[in-house]
Amino acid sequence: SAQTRSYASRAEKANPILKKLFGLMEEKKTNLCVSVDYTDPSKILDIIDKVGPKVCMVKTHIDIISFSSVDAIRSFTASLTALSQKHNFLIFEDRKFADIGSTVQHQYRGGVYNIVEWAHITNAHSFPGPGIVTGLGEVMLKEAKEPRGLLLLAEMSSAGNLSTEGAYRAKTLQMARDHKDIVCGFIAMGNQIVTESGDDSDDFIFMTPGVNLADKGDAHGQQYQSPEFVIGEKKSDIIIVGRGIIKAEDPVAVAEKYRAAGWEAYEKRTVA
Ligand code: S5P
Repeated sequence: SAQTRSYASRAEKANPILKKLFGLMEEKKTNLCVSVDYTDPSKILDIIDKVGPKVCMVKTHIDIISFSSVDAIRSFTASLTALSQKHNFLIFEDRKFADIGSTVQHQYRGGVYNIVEWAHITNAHSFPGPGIVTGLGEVMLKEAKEPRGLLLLAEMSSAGNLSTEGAYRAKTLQMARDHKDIVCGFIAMGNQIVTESGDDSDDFIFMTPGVNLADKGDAHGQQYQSPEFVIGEKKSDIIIVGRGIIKAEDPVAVAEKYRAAGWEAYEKRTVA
């Protein structure tokens, strides 16, 4: 199977957010994103402080966390930001926006979460069409104080998901190609969605959930693959691991196992 270019060489002509990401991945030798799906805010911050050195990104679901007040939300996002600076990782709010452009602008900047202010990266479904990209893009480019990036969900890990129907993936890709200043990559099972129809896969980052070394799936259709398969065979760039790490008896030791497995698979597939 074909080899791929290094993260470092892809950083050279990348936009600001990917430049930062590829750079810190090489520096820390990690392509692991941990999905910290706990509901207790102090438990979340505690584990992030411990696994921070091993990850390139921390993924949150801000709307599953039990906050006692709006002030508690502010203090959480401030602490998260401080940890991202301390350990040099990016923050990815897994919001999965899915509405018309005008509505997602409000959801992205407003409400009680003010996502654009603290999340380096967020994601959206392509289902509503290109207006979701331009809507979020306008907030990103005009209101954010630092570089931001959007991932489109091109594929999902869950059984029976509809991304394989008709032209869904091809049209998602087209939306990304039309807006490379906004879309920095994909949630996908590998890089094939791009390599099948062009040679611009290096312009995007590919992030893959559904990674677990111990389980095959869960009771609700989640489907798991190994880091070796996702990075080595499918040529994704980043593994996203939730319960494999956060439910482990020793999350820090297990995070190191995923980091090492993901990095080894990357080194094997890479040319300088
Ligand atoms: O297709 C997807 C897309 C995402 S972002 N499948 C997923 O599982 N996710 C997210 O990845 C999901 O919302 C969860 O936060 C994480 C996977 O968690 P795990 O515990 O199954 O590893």
